[in-house]
Amino acid sequence: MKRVFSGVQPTGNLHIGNYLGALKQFVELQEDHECIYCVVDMHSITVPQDPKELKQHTLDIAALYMAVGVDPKKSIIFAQSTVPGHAELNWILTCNSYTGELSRMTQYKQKSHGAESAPTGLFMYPVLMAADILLYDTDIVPVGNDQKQHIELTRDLAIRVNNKYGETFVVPEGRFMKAGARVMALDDPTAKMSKSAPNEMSRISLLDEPSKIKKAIMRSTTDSDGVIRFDIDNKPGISNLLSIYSAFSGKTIEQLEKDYEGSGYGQFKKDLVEVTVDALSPIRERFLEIRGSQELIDAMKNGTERANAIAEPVIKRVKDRFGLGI
Ligand code: AQP
Repeated sequence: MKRVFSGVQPTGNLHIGNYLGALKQFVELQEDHECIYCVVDMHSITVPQDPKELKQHTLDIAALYMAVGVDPKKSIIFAQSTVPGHAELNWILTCNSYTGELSRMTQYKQKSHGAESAPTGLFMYPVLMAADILLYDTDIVPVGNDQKQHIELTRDLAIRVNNKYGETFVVPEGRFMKAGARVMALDDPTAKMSKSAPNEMSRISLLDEPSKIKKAIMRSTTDSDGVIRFDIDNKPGISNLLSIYSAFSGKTIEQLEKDYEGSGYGQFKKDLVEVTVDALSPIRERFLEIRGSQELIDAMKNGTERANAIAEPVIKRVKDRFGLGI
């Protein structure tokens, strides 16, 4: 069975971009793959976090994994910081990465704003991500399109080490959704939807009440020509809404364009509110059941044990290749 690994940062409530780009794939893949889903809490401290909130958010994300349908009996769910192999492999890979390639990472450039005071952790983020993936001999990494560059770097690092030290790592591949791989902000369809954007109306969180979902969709930025047509360059707002509609309803974009020929944006947005509320309501309900439960804690403890059991032999193999230890 092929092995799958992916992670989400506990930096706030997940939005529909995280769901449609990544989590939806998590659920699909667990039926016929060995899946490892991590809450990457060490990634989140690349920017300052409130320690109490961070612990809560870590549990929130794990509960959301389960609420969308990840089954801890089939998949491994755990927090990154509870498996020491991530930090160990991070250092070994750091010593095999170049400052030049890390400086070219778009996410670093966007989040650091070129400031000298940007945290070193932000710069090293992609190496830790490579360590997360390579630690489990991962074959497939389901992520959103924004992570393509980091997956490429992971592959480069794996191939570099394999060439230098002999077969050490499995070289993984990214897996991207057709609909929902890049959900854009509702207030600015040229920027990706993000948990940390200051405007709450820019996103729909998985735990949003129906009234908030309605407000965010009805206010979303579109254009003034009133035609419901997919055209990313000239109509990014309506194209983004069409992608979201398609991902939640299972209808193709062509079908939606036909269905809404001649109708205005108002009706289209109203229907999208309904489709979105219908998709998210069961997730919210299930989350509320799981979040405070012993079932969640047990699933995560068990996940840590199972993840460690896979990681330890890999770390041993890597250390042997590098001549580390006695
Ligand atoms: N807008 C998006 N569309 C599709 N997929 C997305 N992902 C994130 N944003 C979108 C995918 O969600 C997974 C988890 O992302 P993450 O939390 O680890 O980090 P991120 O990419 O930095 O997500 P955010 O929401 O933008 O968080 P902040 O604001 O904290 O930086 C990944 O698979 C990602 O591709």
